[in-house]
Amino acid sequence: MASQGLLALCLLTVAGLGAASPPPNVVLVFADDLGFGDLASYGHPTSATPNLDKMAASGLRFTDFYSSSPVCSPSRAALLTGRYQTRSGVYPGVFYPGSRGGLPLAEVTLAELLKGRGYATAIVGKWHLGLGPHGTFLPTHQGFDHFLGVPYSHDQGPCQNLTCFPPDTRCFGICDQGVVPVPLLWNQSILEQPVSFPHLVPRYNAFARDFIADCARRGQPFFLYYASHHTHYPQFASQEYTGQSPRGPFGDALLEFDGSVGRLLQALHDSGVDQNTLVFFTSDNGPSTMRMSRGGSSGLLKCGKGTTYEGGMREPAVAYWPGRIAPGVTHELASTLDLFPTLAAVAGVPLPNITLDGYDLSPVLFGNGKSPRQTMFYYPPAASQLLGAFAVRYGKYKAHFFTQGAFLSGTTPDQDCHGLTPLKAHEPPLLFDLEVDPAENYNLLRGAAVKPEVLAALKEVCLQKARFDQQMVFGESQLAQGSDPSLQPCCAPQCSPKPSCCRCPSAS
Ligand code: CSN
Ligand code: MG
Repeated sequence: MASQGLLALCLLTVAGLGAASPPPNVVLVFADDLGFGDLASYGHPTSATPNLDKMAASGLRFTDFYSSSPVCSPSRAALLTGRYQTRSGVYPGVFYPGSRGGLPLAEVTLAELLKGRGYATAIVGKWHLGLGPHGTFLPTHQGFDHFLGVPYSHDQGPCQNLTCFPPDTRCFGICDQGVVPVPLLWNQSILEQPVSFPHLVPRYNAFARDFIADCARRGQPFFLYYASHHTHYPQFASQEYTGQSPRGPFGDALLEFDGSVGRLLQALHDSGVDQNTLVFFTSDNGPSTMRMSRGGSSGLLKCGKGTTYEGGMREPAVAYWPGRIAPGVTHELASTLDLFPTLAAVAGVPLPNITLDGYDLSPVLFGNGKSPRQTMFYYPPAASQLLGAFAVRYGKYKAHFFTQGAFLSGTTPDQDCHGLTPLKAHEPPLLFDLEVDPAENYNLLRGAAVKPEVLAALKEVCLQKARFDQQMVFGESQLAQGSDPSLQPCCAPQCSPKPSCCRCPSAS
């Protein structure tokens, strides 16, 4: 009798503990314009990325992981919503300092999803999903409690007089002219304008460390979106990292980014939450080879940023959770689109009743299981309803229905990548086997005898494209709303002449 009572009490306690145990923390590390071939763990001979390599070695490293777009804003929209950018309207191209539009507030972001489960949420780094009138579209209106960072790319403002790289020299290049200097924002306020690149990353690191420590102290689960823009042109680095990599300015920026990853992992350890935190790392789009050696590398993949070849969208990716995710390499198909449903499952949040384009990757992360994803659809930066997906991956096969070069993918010897290479329709499509030919060199449909299994694959990819394009509902284009110079962020709203007068030294 007594022992039965004790057992019941014990079971109750276990159940109670189970219910009370907090959902895991999530740290999402998103790199900018970092290509498939940029990390040492993905084969780069001179990159120094010891912390990312450590994550890759003790976590799950993906070989077939895709962002949803070969440029930034659409890629980030899909990452945060689990929906193709075409649905949310984040096309064509990327947001500008005076853009009227932004990621629509009706979209449910990862931050909003996890906030609903009691998470504290923060973004540090690059937003690039719009500002709009009165900062309508800033992260604090999209589920993030805190924001420290830049509202768009740091080349979207004049950089010729800024201190960049190494810390005592001017930025390389001139970046965008005729717009305000890039500001550093704290929630909705401008902290300084222009942003001081040499001081930026130590600031980001301190912010991330304090956020983690505060949440851990309060016992509150947290979602930290660390959206580094370090490896985007123009590269910058702090004193500590300058000249430390054999790979020049890009290598030093990458090394400092890697150092930030190391500090994040250290902060998780120091706060005692490393066993209860999923860290996921990937990148927004392929390398900007128009910047030559300052633009990153897609390794053996074809072309880069702005194109729907593999180099534009296939990215390094690592899932890291000591004790929960076994070390290994997976060739399963996966995408940034999958993080929304995957993190919902991990955090125990029911999915909102909306159309999602992602799949729950839990079986891949936790059980050597198969990915529920069988297809990947590739939209160009200027996605259109008329043409639909430019390319389709189905299993190991990839078909290009349309190809087009991109100025962002200039300078390498492959003419197909370049900006002057026009849009071309392919009927039948170009068909590649990405397992035997990841570089997309050898069209399976060229030549006389096409194997029956290749014809069957061709039929299937065509069917997949038709089905996908047919069900896709395009949201109203947020970029078509254009820009209004008066919407550009200015720390001295009454100053003149604009935009150059928008300059304020750091308050701190
Ligand atoms: S991106 O880079 O924001 O990382 O995609 O800084 O596509 O015209 C892309 N673009 C400026 C950029 C312009 C960027 C474009
Ligand atoms: Mg980018």
